[in-house]
Amino acid sequence: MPPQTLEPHTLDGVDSSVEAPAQPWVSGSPKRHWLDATTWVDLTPGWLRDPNEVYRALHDGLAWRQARLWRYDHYVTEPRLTAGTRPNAHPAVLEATKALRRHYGVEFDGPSLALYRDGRDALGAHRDRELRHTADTLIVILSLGARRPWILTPRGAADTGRAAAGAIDLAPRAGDLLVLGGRAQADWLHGVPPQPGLREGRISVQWRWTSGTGPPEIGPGYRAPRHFSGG
Ligand SMILES: O=C(O)CCC(=O)C(=O)O
Repeated sequence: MPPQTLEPHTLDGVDSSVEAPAQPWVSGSPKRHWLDATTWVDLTPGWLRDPNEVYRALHDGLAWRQARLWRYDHYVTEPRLTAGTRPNAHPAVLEATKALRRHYGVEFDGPSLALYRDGRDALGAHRDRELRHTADTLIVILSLGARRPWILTPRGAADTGRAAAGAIDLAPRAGDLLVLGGRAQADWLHGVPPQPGLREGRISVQWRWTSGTGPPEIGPGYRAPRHFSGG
């Protein structure tokens, strides 16, 4: 089946008259890789200038908190820290947000951020079901700090216990941009596994968008409390 062409999306509230700063924070053109007929990932290595400076500013400047997640019948402490922020938290984040809106032509949610303090912090394989409509989404990740495995797994393989078979490791470096599109949140899982022995931190800056089309997800999101009937 030929790769599906996604419809362009409408653009709201973007000020296209904004002049680029003398030395832009972000630059480069994404290269699209099709994972299957309906799912792609856009990769832009080295998209962000001075990723270490931005990492430090966000690490030191944001109010990081540790969430508690309901798993089966009890709460667990999420093994990473998270923070919500406004695009103007840092000039680089503001410029990144505008550049993403211009390029993809949609209004993204976010950014939200996650801090993996070292290799013990991690994120299990999951889909972003909290978007509710997952048939046509954009998940944008700007990676800062340590390079970590960043694993995509076809959902079918994961369901049959053969997760390793079709797994792809994007392993973004500091300053790299990755954008998952199409049916990535319907048909693929993504996660950041533990990396024993790693002492450096990593920050993931994330923007999300859904077209709101397609069937709604049934069941809780990865972070939502889960309830099971007693019967
Ligand atoms: O750390 C990352 O880049 C992935 C983050 C993610 O998938 C999430 O928070 O849902």
